[in-house]
Amino acid sequence: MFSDGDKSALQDNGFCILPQVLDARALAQARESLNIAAEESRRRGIPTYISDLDPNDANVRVFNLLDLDPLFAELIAHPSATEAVRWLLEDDFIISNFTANIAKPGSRSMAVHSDLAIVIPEPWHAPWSVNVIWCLDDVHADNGATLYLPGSHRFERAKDLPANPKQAMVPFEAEAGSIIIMEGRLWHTSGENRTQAQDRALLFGYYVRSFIRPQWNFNVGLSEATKAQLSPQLGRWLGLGLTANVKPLDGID
Ligand SMILES: O=C(O)CCC(=O)C(=O)O
Repeated sequence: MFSDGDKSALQDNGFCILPQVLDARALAQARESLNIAAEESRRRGIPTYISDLDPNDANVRVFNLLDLDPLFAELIAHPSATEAVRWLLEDDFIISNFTANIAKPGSRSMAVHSDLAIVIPEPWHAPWSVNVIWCLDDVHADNGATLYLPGSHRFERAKDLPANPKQAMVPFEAEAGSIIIMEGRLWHTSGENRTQAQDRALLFGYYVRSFIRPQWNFNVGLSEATKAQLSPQLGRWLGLGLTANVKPLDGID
């Protein structure tokens, strides 16, 4: 349920947290699917450690989730996520990417960034993208909760960032099964997992206004078998139709 309070939080703070979107059974299934997906990704030759992103291989990245298990297609189109996305992006969006980052004990923090800054140059005047973060584990400061810089969704240029942004960052704390709706302009980074044995698995569903080029080329990434299983709407959101980068036109898919 995406309430008026959530809308205000998203506008005022750049994020809101919706609890209990996944129940214990759905969570167990999602974690299992993610672990199998990580194995399968490596088997296909897509590495799960990317040195450009993370300081060490305790961060396990899984790309192309939508081709690895149908469960992820359900999550990216989940009404709790898309209701917030539609509201923020004026129902004119495509899916830019859907990936996972499992921060295992010993994982370290990546570079500070905003997700909008990664896909479009400054100035950033408007909320043109949103990341829906699926918490498959409880997330807290010790196990590497994503850290965000309060108020930074109002920054229009990189020069607005303080000299040492990590110093002023605070963790998103949420229970497993929650989704964190994070506006694309909020500057953030991954936290360090300082626990002995607690994984922190998060999924990142990234949605952008339709005129912004997506990060992932789903036309190439998805097999014909996967494409055949998608609803027409999800196919369009993934840019598989004729109107890949414009708002759908009447009568043209
Ligand atoms: O894993 C996290 O907490 C943040 C990941 C992130 O921001 C990214 O991969 O761009």
